Parts: sequence; structure tokens; C-alpha cells
Amino acid sequence: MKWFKSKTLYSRAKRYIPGGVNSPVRAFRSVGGYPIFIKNASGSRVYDIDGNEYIDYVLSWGPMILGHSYPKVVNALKRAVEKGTSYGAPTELEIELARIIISAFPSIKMVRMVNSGTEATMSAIRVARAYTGRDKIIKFEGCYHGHSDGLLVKAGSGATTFGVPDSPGVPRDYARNTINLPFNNIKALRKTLNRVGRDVACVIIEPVVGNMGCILPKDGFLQELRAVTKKYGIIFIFDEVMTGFRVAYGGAQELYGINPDMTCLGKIIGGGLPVGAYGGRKDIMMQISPEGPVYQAGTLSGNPLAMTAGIETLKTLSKSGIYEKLEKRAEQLEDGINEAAKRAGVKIYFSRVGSMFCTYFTDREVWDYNSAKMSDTKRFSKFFRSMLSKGINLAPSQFEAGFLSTAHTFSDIENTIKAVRESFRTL
Ligand code: HOZ
Repeated sequence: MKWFKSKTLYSRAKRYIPGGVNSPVRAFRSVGGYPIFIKNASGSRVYDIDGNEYIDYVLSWGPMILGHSYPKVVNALKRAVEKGTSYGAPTELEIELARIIISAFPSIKMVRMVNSGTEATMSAIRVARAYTGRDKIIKFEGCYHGHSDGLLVKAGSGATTFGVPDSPGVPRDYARNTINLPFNNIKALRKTLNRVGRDVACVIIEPVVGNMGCILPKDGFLQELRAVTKKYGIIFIFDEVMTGFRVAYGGAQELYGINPDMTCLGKIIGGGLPVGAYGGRKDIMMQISPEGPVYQAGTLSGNPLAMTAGIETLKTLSKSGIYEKLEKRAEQLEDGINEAAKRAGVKIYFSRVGSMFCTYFTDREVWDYNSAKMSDTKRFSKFFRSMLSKGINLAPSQFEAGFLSTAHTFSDIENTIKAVRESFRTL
């Protein structure tokens, strides 16, 4: 496989854009080489500028659950674009998307649209602080909730990939109000809450962590979190930017039976267009301006194109059999990768919830940030490069989740497993 054009474009991009990319992990720094520049995408495939074809497991980092260029979404967008691309005024589309979200997530009684997951989490935390009159927040090591100041403390995703989980530029006073605790460790949380429980505005969590690979909550962990946050009057926020409409139609809260106070969404609800949303209990959401005093606004919030793509995507996802189909394909992939590892004698830990997964190169179980960091990232890079050369597009970092779409066929997975077998033999 040749990547001449991508190489040239990357040199050009670096002249104008820091690192040549608009989001750090895309630069391929941790896996070596240069990014492939995408020309177009359709179904389970992406095509690069050099004419190479890949089975895609990045899926724009999650949103494309129906595959790329899903005809219903594309056609609806074509019709919508003719009507104007932004009005900065309310539309019926916003009500429809809000209605669909609220009917899928019983814990959400009201919802506000924004433009990204970062905006959603940042705004939800502001509301939680205003509602409780408290400043401190608790997050978990390796969870990534976007790049707003107070959340870039021991953060996952690119922050972990590049070894700067605590970003310079975040005022110390800000970071001081962020308490970081180990994921899946209820004892550590209890101990902290004993000390400062009444100063904490919210606990924010990725219920399935997709930003240090894919880490599952241990049995009872989320339930315990729900109970202790209630005890201390703390707002419990589920960051379901990745898991919402992904691990189940009603997200991780449906899967694990949790009723958080607030939920953040993004990715899938925009059907591949820039969107985010935060919602939750009515008494909390009524704090938001113009109903209440908490300010949050945005010119492109509720954008008609993003609403249209989101509505069409969620309508399709609500049809029966979709999540069962995703589960079947994901199981096929999991079994194939585990079997290939066994045959090749490569130690891996394959972690998965529904159509979200990660292959760690370690002989231990992965339950938190420290165990995720034990993965052999050099081995991952070698694996990544080998897979890419065989036409399989994985996320270019050990600390990102992989995703499947309804467009991935049985033979796509078979071909992927074949590439995995060959790649494992070379490690
Ligand atoms: N933080 C995103 C995934 N966890 C990466 C976004 C991107 O590079 O597009």
C-alpha cells in the first residue's frame, strides 16, 4: 500500500495547522508515520486520497453507527440544505430531536442542544455547580470529557496518548477544584466523600470508558456511585457522548439500569454532523437561561442540518433488531481476535460492550487507568501499522475505542480477522 499523496498533504497541512491536524490523535504520532487523508467514505469503508480502501473501525470516533453516507441521512440532508443552513432561531427540528432523546432516556426530562461533547460536559458542570452552590467536581482517571479547563486533569484520549493528561494552560485554581479518583474503585470515592462530600457539586463519569480504550464498569460500581451521590446531594452526571445510542438505544444507563441526574450526549445524536446535548432532571435544567440564571448559548446550537442528520439516524436506530445485529457482528469480531491471539501466542485483553471495543496488549485484565497504561503500546503501534497496510482502519492510539456499524458485514469481519491473524504472527 502506498501513501504518497497523504504524505505530501501532511507536509502541507503542517505549514498551516498545528501538527497538521485539527484534533491531536489524528496525527498518528503515537503509532508512527503520517495520517492517511480521507477522500470519501461509504458504508463500512473509507477511501484515502491515494486510492486505498479500508474497512473502518474509527467511524469518525463513534458517530457513524449506520455506516458512512447512510442513504436516508444523506437524502434528508440534501433536502434540508436547500432550505438554508443556519437561522439562529428555533425550528421544529429541535423539538423533534429533543423529543426522541427524551423518549429514549427516561432520566432526561429536558435537554439543551449544543455543538460538541466538550460543550455539553462543560455546560452540565456549570449547571450542577449553580444548582448545588458547590465548586468541587469529581471525575475519574483516564475518563475524557472534552477539553474544557477543569476537565483536562488526568484526562484520557489524546491527553493520555501524548502523555500530557494535565494540560499546561489550565489555571491551578481551576484544577484545584477537580478531584480525580480511580475508576472502578468505590472505596476511594467513599473515602473522599467522607472528607469533602458536602463541597462536591457533581460526579461526572463515562459509564463505559471509551477514552482509555474500552473499560467496563465492575458489577455494582455505577449503582454504588448512584447511591453515594444521592446521600451527599451531589449531581450524578453520565457522560454518554460515546455510549449514548451506542451500547444500547437508551445508552449505558439503560444497559446498567442507572438513573443519573444529568446526561451528556454527542456523536451519534448528530448523525455525523457537529452536535452535543445535555439534559436531565427538570428542576436542574430549569436553572438554564432564560428560565434561570445559568448562562449558556451558541449561534449554531440546534443547527437545522445537525438536527436533521440526528433525527434520521435515531429514527433508524429505533427500529427493532439493530442492536442485536451489532452485537452479533461484535461477538464475531471478539471471538476471532481472541482465537487469533491464542493461536499466535500473543497476550491480549479484549474488552467490549456492544459495538464498542478495544484490544489491549497485556496479559492482565484492564479495569482502570493504571491497568490500561500497562498495555504494550509499542506492540500496539506495530499491530496498528500492519492492520493499516492490510486495509483495516483502526484508531491510531491504544487509548481509543473501536466501533462497529450496521454496515459492517459478516465478510468484513472475516477479512478483518484474517488481517489480525497475519498481523499477530508478525508481532
Ligand atoms: N477525542 C476524540 C476521541 N476520543 C478524538 C476526536 C478526533 O480526533 O476526531
